[in-house]
Amino acid sequence: MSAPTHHRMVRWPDDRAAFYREAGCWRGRPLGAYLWESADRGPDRTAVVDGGTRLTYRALAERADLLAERLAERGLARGDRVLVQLPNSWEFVVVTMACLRLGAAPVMMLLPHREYELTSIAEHVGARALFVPADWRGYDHEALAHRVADRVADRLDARPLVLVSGEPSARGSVALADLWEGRGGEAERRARLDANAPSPSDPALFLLSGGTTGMPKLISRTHDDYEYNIRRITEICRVGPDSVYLAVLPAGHNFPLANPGILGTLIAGGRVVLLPSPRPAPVFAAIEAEGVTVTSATPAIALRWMEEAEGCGRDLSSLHFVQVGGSMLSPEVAARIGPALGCRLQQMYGMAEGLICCMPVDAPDEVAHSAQGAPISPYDELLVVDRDGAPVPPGGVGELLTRGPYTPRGYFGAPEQNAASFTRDGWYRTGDLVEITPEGMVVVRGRVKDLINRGGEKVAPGEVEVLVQELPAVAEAAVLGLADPALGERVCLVVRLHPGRRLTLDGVRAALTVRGIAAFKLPERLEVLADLPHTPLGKPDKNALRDLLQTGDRGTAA
Ligand code: OOB
Repeated sequence: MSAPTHHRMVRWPDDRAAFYREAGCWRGRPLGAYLWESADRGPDRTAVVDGGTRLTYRALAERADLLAERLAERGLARGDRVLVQLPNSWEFVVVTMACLRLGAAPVMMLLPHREYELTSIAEHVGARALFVPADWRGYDHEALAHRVADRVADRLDARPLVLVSGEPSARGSVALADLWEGRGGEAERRARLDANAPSPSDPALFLLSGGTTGMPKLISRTHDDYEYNIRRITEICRVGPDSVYLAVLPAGHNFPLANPGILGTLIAGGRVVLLPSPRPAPVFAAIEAEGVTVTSATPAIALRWMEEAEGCGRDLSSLHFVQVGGSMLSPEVAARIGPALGCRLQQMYGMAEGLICCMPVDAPDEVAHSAQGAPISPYDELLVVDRDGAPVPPGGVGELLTRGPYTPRGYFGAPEQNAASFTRDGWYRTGDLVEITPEGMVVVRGRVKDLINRGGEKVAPGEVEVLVQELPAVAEAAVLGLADPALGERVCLVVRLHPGRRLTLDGVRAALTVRGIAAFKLPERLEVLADLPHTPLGKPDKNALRDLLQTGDRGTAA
């Protein structure tokens, strides 16, 4: 059985919390209230567009309220946690809003996640429900959800509900469509939900951290802190009622979800257009059809768009900004993005753990291309330190530590991880190497954390290593990122085998797939070495391995 939320969530110290309230950062209102405010200001305006489905603000808010109450009738309550694994779709928006209204915090999963991720996270948070599509790209998510629910059932108080968007086929599934059908009593329902609204200092939702160790870590974001994050980034990006935001990155990521993304646009009263993938042709078509003004992408996606924009036959002139972040972008490529897409580039450097830096919209080109941006809050604290934790002189490169009004002081229920990832004074160790310019702009220079950034999708090497080590052929394993022109990095597995054993890339991928990990974490290259180089502490020396593999000087391959 899992401990209640308030025992496992690390809160800001009381004096800091008081300060953030005093300073006007934390306003003490739940996120659902802000969404209803938009609906009150413009009930008949379009809030969400997903293919042929268009929802007005009134329809969205009422449907979310209806779902919230129906979920409550089925036993979900304020303070619960639920897993949400849905594609970019209007259903995702309704489910998220319903959870925010009810105060049942959604854990934002990604569609590629499988048994391994879903089970461990469902257990870790004590999930009361799983929201999944019936199937997605030929994969049966409904069956997956039932397997996960079965597996966690005896370790939790109750078997999580399986809630399905689309046509459910399994016994025991609940069709979302049945829950949000019906009319009448909207005003009373709204009043009931308002009266029972979640506490603004409780988690509104949970984001997944890329993480570096065994299991993905969870970041609880309170209504207060997330709303402040959203308010600041929305102001800085000048998102308003006339903004049309196109969401193509997976909606459960912090960037498209809230920076300013889906939630920022909805709170500002703008329109959100959702696409299930960043494929160029549908993206260009949607920009033209809906008059999209802003979208966000990783560098890998922006590159694809640039290659295909010319001669795409679509009018992209409505697009003011394309926001790019999530992994390294070189100044040379940055300079080409705006001209290729006929808009301005806005760089963004941020993390699910909190801190968001973003380029001011009126920055001169040289700055806009070469730096990632400035912190969005005057109360963000940034410290650049050397290997010994000592501050580096201004202009020097070092690891970025940060604290602030929307950067939580620890992961959810992970005391050991917190001891490693946060200092005693509550600074979050980003693991990123940065330089801060005299103008206060952050330039990302590299990374000290053991992480693979595969086109913005983060892979924790440790998570893959643990599973690879279970293979009988494997004596020792190291997983690392190798440079890739399209994605930035790809997952590479280096192993030493037990004598007389063999291993193939296909074999490893098949074995890991059976264990149920997301496909984007599967190794794309396998190197078998007679021996691995080691650090003085006896761990595989990944820097030495990277040098070895990238120079092609490989010693004896078995
Ligand atoms: C965003 O969030 P996460 O949580 O998926 O990943 C955070 C990590 C950062 O610590 C850094 O290592 C890397 O992703 N990163 C960048 C970057 N933006 C993020 N590395 C180089 N250049 C950048 N511009 O990725 C995220 C969240 C909100 C807004 C934007 C990105």
